[in-house]
Amino acid sequence: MSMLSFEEKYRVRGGTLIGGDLFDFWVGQFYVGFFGVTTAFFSFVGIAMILLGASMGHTWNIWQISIAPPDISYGLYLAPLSKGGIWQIVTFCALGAFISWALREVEICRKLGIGFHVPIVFSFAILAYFTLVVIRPVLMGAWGHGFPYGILSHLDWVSNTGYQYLHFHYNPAHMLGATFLFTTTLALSLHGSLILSCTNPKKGEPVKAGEHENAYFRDVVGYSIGALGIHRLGFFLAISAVFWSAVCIVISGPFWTRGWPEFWNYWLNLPIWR
Ligand code: UQ2
Repeated sequence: MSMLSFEEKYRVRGGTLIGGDLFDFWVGQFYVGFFGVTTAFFSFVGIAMILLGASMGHTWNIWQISIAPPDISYGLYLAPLSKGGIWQIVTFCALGAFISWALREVEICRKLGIGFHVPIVFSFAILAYFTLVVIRPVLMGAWGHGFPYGILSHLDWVSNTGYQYLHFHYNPAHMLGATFLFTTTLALSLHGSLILSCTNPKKGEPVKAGEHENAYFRDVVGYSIGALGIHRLGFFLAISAVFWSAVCIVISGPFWTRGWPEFWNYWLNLPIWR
């Protein structure tokens, strides 16, 4: 039985958030939906604006193309197209497309009667972007604090912004974000390797399952978190990494304007030492 005919069973009507049956159909294997249409619309306009912005730039070198935000002097106003206005439209379209995609995921979850874990985790990825190009720029009073859209230029922005606070590794929220990021990779490597090892036994032997998975980790570290548990752990580690990364950049500027190493002077300045 082909997978496509198997999946027919799950192609149910309804579960939409808006417009009832409007766009409630599939094109080939893909669900369309109202938010599929808005995703396509924002993606098309956004990419068109990126191409327009690139054509107004001074290079077609893929590494050097960059769509920069407005100058700080424009504050939180709209800027002329050639002076950061394109960045503002691209940002609007990107958020429109990302949020539309998350809502399309919600509709699919509702159709299938499953939990909303996938759109919830994806919304954290959107939050990371939203923090960088909206929350922090608004808190600092200018769209110019957003990062430029270019392969090398956005890396330069990260480097320059980091050095502006001398040493980001002294930022406590950065420490948490980095630790959760690395722990996420550790958990996924443990999980991925365990699943691959169980599904690829010696030639002629049957695929191994739960019992062997638990036994393996009980033998190595004396504990198995379980098949469902490892996915809950992965969910928690991943969203925590994104959450603390967002906190670490949003407090840099709006809350702390000096070098991050200096932040730890609070310890020596505690009144208990006097
Ligand atoms: C596990 C289990 C899985 C797994 C993994 C473990 C059967 C298929 C990887 C082991 C995980 C542990 C011991 C937790 C590690 C903790 C951190 C913070 C990385 O027990 O159940 O299911 O994939």
